[in-house]
Amino acid sequence: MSVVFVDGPVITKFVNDSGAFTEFVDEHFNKLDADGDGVLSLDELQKRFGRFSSRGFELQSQEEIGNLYNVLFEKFDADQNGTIDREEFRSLMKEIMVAKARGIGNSPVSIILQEDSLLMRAVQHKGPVGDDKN
Ligand SMILES: [Ca+2]
Ligand SMILES: [Ca+2]
Repeated sequence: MSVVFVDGPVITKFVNDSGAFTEFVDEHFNKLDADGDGVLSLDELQKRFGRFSSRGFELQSQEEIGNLYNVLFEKFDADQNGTIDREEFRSLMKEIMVAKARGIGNSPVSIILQEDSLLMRAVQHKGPVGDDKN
């Protein structure tokens, strides 16, 4: 983990750079898609997504956690066909990132990041601190 400074525009810039953002989201999608059939099932979401989603929630019981996944899954599954495809995954990820950027605003905040988190990727995308010339 590292402590970094990030502000809303950094995140927005990353999300709007469709190449970098798509690459990042696809990478995550592939990790989640355990059986490699190109769509995510509720099962796959529970198994892998839980690793980072549960951290933000103070949930006690298994039932609460189960409910959270159901809500999450419904949110992702825009056409409600029971699976999450790449497009659905990408559009919700974008929504989440834009909301995060809006929440942070224009003043940089220091946050602790996991190496493989979305925000970390956004920060890395910006480049090392003080190396803005290239
Ligand atoms: Ca799958
Ligand atoms: Ca779907």
